[in-house]
This record gives sequence, structure tokens and C-alpha cells, in this order.
Amino acid sequence: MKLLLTLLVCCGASLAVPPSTPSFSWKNTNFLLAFGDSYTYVQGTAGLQNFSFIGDLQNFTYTPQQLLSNEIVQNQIGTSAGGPNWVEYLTGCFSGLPSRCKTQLWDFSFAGSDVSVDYTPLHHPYTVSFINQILQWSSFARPVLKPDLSKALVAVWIGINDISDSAKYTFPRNNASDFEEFYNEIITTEFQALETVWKAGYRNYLLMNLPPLERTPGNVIPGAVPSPNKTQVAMYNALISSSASAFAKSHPGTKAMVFDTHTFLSSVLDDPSPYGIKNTTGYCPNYDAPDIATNYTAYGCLPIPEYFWYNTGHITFHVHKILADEVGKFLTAENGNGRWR
Ligand SMILES: *[C@@H]1O[C@H](CO)[C@@H](O)[C@H](O)[C@H]1NC(C)=O
Ligand SMILES: *[C@@H]1O[C@H](CO)[C@@H](O)[C@H](O)[C@H]1NC(C)=O
Ligand SMILES: *[C@@H]1O[C@H](CO)[C@@H](O)[C@H](O)[C@H]1NC(C)=O
Ligand SMILES: *[C@@H]1O[C@H](CO)[C@@H](O)[C@H](O)[C@H]1NC(C)=O
Ligand SMILES: *[C@@H]1O[C@H](CO)[C@@H](O)[C@H](O)[C@H]1NC(C)=O
Ligand SMILES: CC(=O)N[C@H]1CO[C@H](CO)[C@@H](O)[C@@H]1O
Repeated sequence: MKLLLTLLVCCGASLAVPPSTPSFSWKNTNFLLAFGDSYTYVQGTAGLQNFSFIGDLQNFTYTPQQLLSNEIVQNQIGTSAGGPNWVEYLTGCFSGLPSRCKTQLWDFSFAGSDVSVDYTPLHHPYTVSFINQILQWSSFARPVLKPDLSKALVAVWIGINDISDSAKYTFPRNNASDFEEFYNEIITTEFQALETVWKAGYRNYLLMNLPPLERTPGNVIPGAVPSPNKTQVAMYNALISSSASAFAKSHPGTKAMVFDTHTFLSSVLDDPSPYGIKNTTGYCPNYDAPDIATNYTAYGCLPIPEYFWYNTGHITFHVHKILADEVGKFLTAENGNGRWR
């Protein structure tokens, strides 16, 4: 009896994880479910032009047929980057029906999203916030898409608009007395929303932290006061890490991997030449001219892939490719289960 009790105590935690809990394997992953903002959204034939794969706040519902016939559109304005974005490079799912891709990309990100209107206002009346993206997916896509959950990964990249929109807030507000408390509230709301995804059975999560927003073209103009500044971005990113660890610990069998976008992209900004990038401080003012790919010299610009920044706040498709390559290596190194972090 005593022995049995000891065994139960010693092994209770591991018994709570069903022995069948599959290990995370990036190589075997065939389904990416994505939520986020303009950095991650892809254009869909049933989406709002320049904003979404499917629907918007006024067109919140969709049928299974609309979802399953919706195609990813690949062109200069199909993302915020002038070409493919990181989730497209990561999955190889660049256009057409997601279901036809070897790694399916189901991307419910909406350009201009913040986590919740509790903290920052909508960019447009039709913006679908992060919590609404999950509500919309849960209501209309979850019953239709039935991946092998052991081969599915959830990608989340949110917070870029939240930190930018609130960078000059004063306190107290939202019961927070400083930025740290305020960011913690936003990120707590983000992880509460992910509870819905977890309850649907998803166990593998990739969380991208904030890029070096303190180094956007507007923030590196000599004499500029960066907004958000380095301290704010570092504070936000520290909270993403601690919240991801807490989420994994409180949800047994869950892997919550944080990719340190900030450190990686800062290293690219510091030493861009190995990547063929020549301009890290500005952007081509005519970045969205339809003939920019061939006629850049007429606009006084370098080829777009030689810029780090595509415009005031977005990275070019070339930087998305560089990022996706690094995320792929990171995910490969994360193979295996149980290393809760
Ligand atoms: C989408 O963005 C492109 C590039 O900025 C612009 O030319 C186009 O008019 C936009 N489309 C809509 C429907 O606003
Ligand atoms: C502040 O906290 C109070 C008491 O917990 C709560 O009722 C109220 O909704 C909160 N206000 C905001 C803006 O979060
Ligand atoms: C960053 O911004 C916050 C909010 O404006 C400010 O309190 C803080 O002093 C700034 N930090 C630096 C290093 O500029
Ligand atoms: C970067 O590109 C912008 C736009 O083409 C240009 O104005 C700026 O001078 C460039 N900066 C450097 C350091 O070449
Ligand atoms: C290149 O851009 C210039 C300036 O907009 C325009 O006048 C010219 O027709 C363009 N050339 C081509 C080949 O598209
Ligand atoms: C793509 C789409 O269905 N757009 C519709 C969204 O809702 C507005 C207002 O209800 C319609 O005018 C759009 O056609």
C-alpha cells in the first residue's frame, strides 16, 4: 500500500499525460493554423482585399463550402510584404486551395489586428481582433477542418499593433498603473483566447515575439524618439516568454515554443550583407507601384529584396523568407515532447 502510494505520488505528473501523447515533429507537421496581424495574413478569394483570407467583422460567418473553396491568392498585394510571407515560406503553401498543400496553411490572421478592443481601438470598423479571429475560427472553421492533431501546429504572431497603438498611453488605465501591467493584461487576454484552441485539441504552439519595432525607418531617423522604444519591446517580449511557459505548464502535454524574432531580426539588421540586404534604415517610397519589380531604378530605388523594410512598419518578402528559414531550423531543433519551457 505504501509502495503504491509512493508510486502514485512520484508518477502522478507523468501519468496525467496520456502515453499516446505524440511528440512534436516539424518534419511530420502537415497542418498550420495561424492567427495574427498583417505580418501573417494571406489574401483569400473570399477575404477582404488587403486584409484577410476569409471574411471581416461585418462578414463574420461563412459556410463550409465558402471555406473549402477559398483559395490563397499570391501576388504583390497578397500580403503586407510585396510577395510571400513567413507562413507561406514555412509551409510552401503559396496559392490555391490550402487543402491541396503538403503542409496545409489555414490562416485566420487579419491585417491591422490587435488582441482586443478592451485595450486598443480597431484600426477599421471591419477589423477582426485576435480574440474575434479565434471566435470566428471556432464557430465556422473548427467544425469543418479535421486535421490529425498530432501533426498540427498553431502559429501565433500578435502584439505588433498593440504595442504600437498604446506606445504613448498614460497610466492609470484599464486598472494598470504602468506599461508592464498593461502589457500583461493584453497578453493574459491573448492566452485566455488560446484556451479555446487548446480545448479543440491542439497541443503544439509556435509564438513569435515582437520584431525590432524600435528600429523601423521612422524610429531610426536621427533625432527621433523611438515609439515603441527598446525598453517597451523588451518588456512585451519577456511577458510573451513567461506567459508561454505558464501556458505549457498549466496545460499538460502542450508544447509552447517561442521563436525569438527580435533577436534574430536584430542580427539581420546588424549584419545584413550575408543576406544580400543593402538598406536597413529606409524603404522605397514607391514600394507598391505595380511595376516596381522591374522598374525600381526609375523610382530611385534598389530592388525591393535588397531592403529590410518594405514600408513604414512591414518587412519585405525577402526578410520573410530569411525569417521562415530560421523558424524552420528552430522547429526542427524543437522536435520531441515534454520539454516544457
Ligand atoms: C490594396 O492595396 C493596394 C496597394 O497598396 C492598393 O493599390 C489597392 O487599392 C488596395 N485595395 C483596396 C481594395 O483597398
Ligand atoms: C477594473 O477592475 C474592476 C474591478 O475588478 C472591474 O470591474 C473593471 O471592469 C476593470 N476595468 C477595466 C477597464 O479593466
Ligand atoms: C520608453 O518609453 C516609455 C514610455 O514612454 C518611457 O517611460 C521610458 O522612459 C522609455 N525608455 C527609454 C529607454 O527611452
Ligand atoms: C535607404 O533607402 C531609402 C529609399 O530608397 C533611401 O532614401 C536611403 O537613402 C537609403 N539609405 C541608405 C543608407 O542607403
Ligand atoms: C518606369 O517608371 C516610370 C516612372 O513612373 C515610367 O514613366 C515608365 O514608363 C516606367 N517604365 C516602364 C518600362 O514601365
Ligand atoms: C466579401 C464580402 O462578402 N463583403 C461584404 C461584407 O459585408 C458588407 C456589408 O454587409 C458587404 O457590402 C460586402 O459585400
